[in-house]
Parts: sequence; structure tokens; C-alpha cells
Amino acid sequence: MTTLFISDLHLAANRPDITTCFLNFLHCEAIDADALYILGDLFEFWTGDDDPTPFASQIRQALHALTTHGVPVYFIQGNRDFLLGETFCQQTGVILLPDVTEIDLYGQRAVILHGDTLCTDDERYQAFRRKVHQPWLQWLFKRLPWRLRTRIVSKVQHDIRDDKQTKSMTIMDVNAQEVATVMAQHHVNLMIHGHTHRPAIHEDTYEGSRQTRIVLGDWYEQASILYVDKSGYSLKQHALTHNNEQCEID
Ligand code: LP5
Ligand code: MN
Repeated sequence: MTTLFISDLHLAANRPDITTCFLNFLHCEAIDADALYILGDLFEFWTGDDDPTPFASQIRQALHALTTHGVPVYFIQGNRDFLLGETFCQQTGVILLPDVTEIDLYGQRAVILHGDTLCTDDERYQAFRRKVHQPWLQWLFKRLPWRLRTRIVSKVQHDIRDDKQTKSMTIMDVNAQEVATVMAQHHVNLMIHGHTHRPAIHEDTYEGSRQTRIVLGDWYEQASILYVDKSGYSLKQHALTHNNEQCEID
């Protein structure tokens, strides 16, 4: 049996190819898994659990079908779906985990997270994150009418769209010291995260012990899935059409 990890799908109504790939993945692969971990940015942007669109309902239904089948699905919020909350979890059976969570993977301890908090050199982003994570602001925002919320999000996205172009790739990557600190705090040698869209398995030696950091990729052009079982792990990229033929949903 296998445990699956994914992140950064950026699902959106205007990318039905990614949605189909995700639905097929749930239907064909996740259905037989020990567990599925979604490490943030499942959605391009999640404006609130009361999202009334058919697109959101389709995703909720598919996750509900999987958890009802008996597969545990765990979710860590990303920087694009930090407003996903308990209502979504009640509707789908998905379990929301703290931003940084320790898990046991077939006898090996690991720390899992979205990855944005590791990018400590990106000070503008970290300041922005602190703002939008303020509980009072989220409380207020969630009480605004749905259409007004979507307009505010579009406006903020529009206003900051050029901001990333001014940052170097190094600033937008993880900070090595922060990675070491988080692994030391949790006494683990394995870390799994997404966010940077730079899929890789990094093997390092830190203070005499071997450490592994697995970075999941995004799903813009291909699906990125980490498979973990008793014998080890494998990070794979599949075409978005990967499961289309053998496992199409009726
Ligand atoms: O996801 P990716 O890789 O594209 O970029 C991220 C960082 N960008 C973001 C921005 C979000 O995707 C868009 C959010 C819209 C939010 C609407 C908020 C509505 C209010 C909610 C209130 C509860 O996460 C990007 C990183 C990059 O990862 C790599 O790590 O660099 O960071 C940015 O681009 C952010 C800018 O650097 C910061 C700009 C400051 C803007 C200040 C606006 C204040 C708005 C306050 C809202 C009330
Ligand atoms: Mn992200």
C-alpha cells in the first residue's frame, strides 16, 4: 500500500484539463492508497468555504467520495487556499492539519508543510502573509458577500501581479537555515513540501546526519505525485492525460 502526496494543483474553473486529471487521479489512484496528503495550493485561489460555483461543488463531491470510501485525506493550507476551513472539511471528510505537521511514514518520522514559511528571505511575502493570516481580518473577510470577496481578491492579485517579477529566484526559494531549524525542531531527517514549484529530492548532510527534503511540483503542465511505501519513495511527473483512458470517470 502507498501514501500519496500532492500540492500546487492550482485548480480553477478555467483549467478543466487539470481538474479532469485530479478527478481521475482520485478515482483511479488515490482510491487504493493508505492516505492522501494535499500540501496546499489545491486551488488557484480559495475565497471561502461557501463557494457556490459548480466547479467547487465538483471538487467537494470527489473528495467526499474518496473519504467515504475509507481513504483518509489530509490537507495543509497553502498561500492560495489559506481560507479553506472547517466547513469544507465537514462537507468533504478531509482533515485539516496544522501548518507544520509531524507524521509517521511506515516507521520514518517526517515533517510536512506547504513550504511558503521556509522562504524567509522573501520578506515582502512574509509581511503579506502575516497580514492575511490575522484572525480578526479573516473573520471579517469571511463575512463579506461572496461576490465582493472575489472582487477584492482579483483586485489584490491585479495590484501585486508584477511584484514577483522584481524578486530573484534565490529570494523565492527556501532558506537553508530555516529548513535545518524546522527539521531540528521536529527531530526528523525527512521533510516534504511544495510551493516553490521546483520538484526535486535534495539529499544533504547536516551535523553528521543525512537529511532528505522532497519538493513536490505543480500541476500547471503535468501532474506531480510523491508515492511513499514501506520500501521508499518515488517522485513522479505524469502527463495531465495520464489516467484518462484506463480510468475515465463515467
Ligand atoms: O503563489 P505564487 O507562487 O504565485 O506566489 C506566492 C506569493 N504570492 C501570494 C499572493 C497570493 O497568491 C494572492 C493573494 C490574493 C489575496 C487576497 C487577499 C484577500 C484578503 C484576505 C484577508 C483575510 O501568495 C508571492 C511569493 C511567491 O509565492 C514565492 O514565495 O513571492 O508573494 C507575493 O508576490 C506577495 C508580494 O510580495 C507582497 C505584496 C504586498 C501587497 C500588499 C497588499 C496588502 C493586502 C492586504 C489584504 C487585506
Ligand atoms: Mn504556494
